[in-house]
Amino acid sequence: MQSFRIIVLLLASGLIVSQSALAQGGITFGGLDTNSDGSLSVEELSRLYNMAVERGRTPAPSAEAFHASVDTDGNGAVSEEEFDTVMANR
Ligand SMILES: [Ca+2]
Ligand SMILES: [Ca+2]
Repeated sequence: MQSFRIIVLLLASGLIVSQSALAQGGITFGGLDTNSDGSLSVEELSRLYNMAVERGRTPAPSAEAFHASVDTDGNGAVSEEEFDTVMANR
């Protein structure tokens, strides 16, 4: 969580230019977890996927494939830890 906050600060300050738009768009774990169940479904994560595609980046062939690539333990839900990891590695 702490590392994620630092990343968000870096994003917000524009130090990571390619990711600044994500923070400006409110793309955080809590912002994407619209039903507040503590994990991201394919539908919730698709907001981030669609934004990436709109900006000319295609992180995966589909939102489903993107979700699967972030869901590193394969339990069908993206946890905050898994989300932190992908954001840190972008
Ligand atoms: Ca959720
Ligand atoms: Ca998972």
